[in-house]
Amino acid sequence: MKKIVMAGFAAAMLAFGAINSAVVGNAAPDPSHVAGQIMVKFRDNGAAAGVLRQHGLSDGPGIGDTGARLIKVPEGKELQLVQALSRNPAVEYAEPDLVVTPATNDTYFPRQYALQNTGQPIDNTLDKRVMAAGTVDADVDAVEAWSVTTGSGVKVAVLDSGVATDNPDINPQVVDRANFSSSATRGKDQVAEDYYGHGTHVAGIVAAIADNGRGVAGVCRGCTILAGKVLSDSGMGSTSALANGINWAVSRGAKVINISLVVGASVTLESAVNNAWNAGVVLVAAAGNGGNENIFYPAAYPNVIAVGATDNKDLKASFSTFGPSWVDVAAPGVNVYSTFPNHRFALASTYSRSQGYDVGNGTSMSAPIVAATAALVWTTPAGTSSASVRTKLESTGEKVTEMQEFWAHGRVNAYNAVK
Ligand SMILES: [Ca+2]
Ligand SMILES: [Ca+2]
Ligand SMILES: [Ca+2]
Repeated sequence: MKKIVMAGFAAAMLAFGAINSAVVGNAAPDPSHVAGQIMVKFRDNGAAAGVLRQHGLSDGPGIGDTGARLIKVPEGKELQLVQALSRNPAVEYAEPDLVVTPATNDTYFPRQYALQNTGQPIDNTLDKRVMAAGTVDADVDAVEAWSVTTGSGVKVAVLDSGVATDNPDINPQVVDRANFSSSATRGKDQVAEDYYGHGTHVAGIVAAIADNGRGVAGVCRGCTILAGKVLSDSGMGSTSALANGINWAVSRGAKVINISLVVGASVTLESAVNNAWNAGVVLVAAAGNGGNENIFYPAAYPNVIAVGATDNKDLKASFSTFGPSWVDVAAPGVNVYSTFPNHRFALASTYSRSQGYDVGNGTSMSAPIVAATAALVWTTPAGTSSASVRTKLESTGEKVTEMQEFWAHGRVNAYNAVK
């Protein structure tokens, strides 16, 4: 149920909104206004409830310090009610809540429904439709969150298959690398390279450079990445490598560790997890892609936030592992758009993915959205400890009715978590 814009992007967009123009931004046929709500300012707020009642409406919350109120209306009746209310002398103005898109100038931002869902269909890099139109605002409200914080200065460790050195939308965000995997390969500059592709995709979801005219935008666009390579070039890993990666991330100052990996239970792994948590690090892990309630680690450890997957209609992804007793939150994980290496990588042939940018599917894609949200929270007043960040993130999740039985705390909402 959210509005639009954030302050950061172009006063021009806000100005457009104020004069009530149609679709702002690119010419895509997105819905021009948010369904189910309008903005109304009364000359005298004392009259608000009575006027609204005449139209069968209830009063709503104020919108910042604008004096306007956000009023819920039946879907499809937005413009009709705007007109009717505008004629009422007690109303200073009424206007639709316009959808502003794109929110960044990143080429593929319109495909990042997870960040801002305007009900758009999703294409992959080859312009092949991969996802039908979604539900407006079935997203984590990343754009709105950026009006509060972009997570500047927070380090997120991505323990995965490495991060490609040749994708300019994510490589510059990587501030440190280490290799704990069984692959001794070296890429450009002799650093651990990603020849599998998974880690580059996960890292891009967290922190791809926003507003640089290319590619995608990370949910924590101001974050930096610690790229711990714990998966080999063929995507194989070990709990010892993962435990080493966790330990390294803590030593390098990570505030959040993302683990889009699932393994069996391991005393060593849980020790590494607990050490990181006790050192003040938030750990986030994919719940798994089993489509059932079978438990995976490290997500199931108490000190790790377990993340399930949703789609662009705010429904549970069919493949997502679930279970409100241990899956804490959910985030979009179906056709999530992000960065890939610009060289040959294993996932490209396995799943027909393009170099550069393409979609990924799995709770592996959901976890980094949550990790990035945790990173944003670290920069807010709630960011005093790993426990306070986790509590804020979980307590502000959206309890989507259709998914109540799947996760403990709903689908994350970055704006709710930071505001
Ligand atoms: Ca939204
Ligand atoms: Ca970008
Ligand atoms: Ca857990």
